Amino acid sequence: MPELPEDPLNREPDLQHLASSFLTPADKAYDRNHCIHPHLDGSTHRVRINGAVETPLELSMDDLKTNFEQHDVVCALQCAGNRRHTMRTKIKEVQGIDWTDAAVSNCKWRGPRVKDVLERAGITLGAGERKEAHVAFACYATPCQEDTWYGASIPLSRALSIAAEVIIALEMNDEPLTIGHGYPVRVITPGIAGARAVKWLDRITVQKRESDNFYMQHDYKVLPEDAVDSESASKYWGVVPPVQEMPVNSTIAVPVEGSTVERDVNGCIAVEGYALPSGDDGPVVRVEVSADGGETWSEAELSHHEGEGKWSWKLWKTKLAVPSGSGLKLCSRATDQAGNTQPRQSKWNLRGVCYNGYGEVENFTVK
Ligand SMILES: Nc1nc2c(c(=O)[nH]1)N[C@H]1C(S)=C(S)[C@@H](COP(=O)(O)O)O[C@H]1N2
Ligand SMILES: [Mo]
Repeated sequence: MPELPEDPLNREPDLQHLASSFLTPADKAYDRNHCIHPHLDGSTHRVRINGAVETPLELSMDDLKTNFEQHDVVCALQCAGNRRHTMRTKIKEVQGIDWTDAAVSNCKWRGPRVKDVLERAGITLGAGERKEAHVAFACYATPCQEDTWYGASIPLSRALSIAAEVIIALEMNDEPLTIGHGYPVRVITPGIAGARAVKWLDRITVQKRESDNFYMQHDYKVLPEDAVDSESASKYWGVVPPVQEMPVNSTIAVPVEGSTVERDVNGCIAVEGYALPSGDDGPVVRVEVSADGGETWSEAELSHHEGEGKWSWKLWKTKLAVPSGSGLKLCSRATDQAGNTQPRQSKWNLRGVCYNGYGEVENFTVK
């Protein structure tokens, strides 16, 4: 496998800082890379559209910006490994980067719909074939740690759905993309694991099967519990589906673990966090907080922001009456529009993906 000249950039922001703004500024958004950032020239870069299409296209950034309707979407983007640290420490050791709760961003993205671009090229598959088909996104600009290129795919039906709002993003929060977040162009697939949001996009292929890239076939899958090491996992990679829709989730950003907080005149402390809907089932409609390990819950207040929609996160806050003491613990539980709610703990899996047990903060002191 390719040896990279240096380690790819992987980092998450401070959780309290992250959850303090509805839109995540580009320099506060987590970075997840399996490769070194390619430095592409936006004036010469092209996205090729090929595979099962009548007319293969080669689109410049100018074509994407001026020859197609531009669409805005505000959505959460999260690594499927967000909260892996909780799975690893609360259940059992897993393989993967030790993300805590901040491998997520919530940004406004703008660009043409994948649907419009594919329709311009003309899909040649018949109705039956379309049901099984995928749209593969790729970046061949630079090698990755486990493959010579980066790629992912989503079902063609999703790419063609107006409701799914899959776009080719040229802008993040009304600015051109930054190099780290995919300049000049990336895919945004709301509700879907970040791994499918291919950065530095250079190819879109309509094909009859999933992308065969390593990160689609041998990573980002919820393996069965008896896959306990790389060897026992090997027989499952070919049969378990890739992670697509992410599960409902929430996390507590305030109080901060290890901190000391003072109660107000009513004996309450401030509790805050973010909540994420599952897949297509947003928005989050309820967040509850518990100071007794989930015996009793009290409802938090959800904030409202301009531009929010079913794919965006909900920031929430509440005041909770708690006794003074140390070694205290709180948990949070989100429920979305469709009624999906977080379990106390979610299932262990070797790669530590899709953890969505109750949000937790432990070990803080109240004076
Ligand atoms: N070309 C390319 N696209 C990529 C990746 C990558 O390594 N290379 N990482 C993916 C993963 S795993 C995630 S979680 C998101 C992270 O996006 P961000 O770094 O903009 O937050 O990008 C995805 N797109
Ligand atoms: Mo990821």
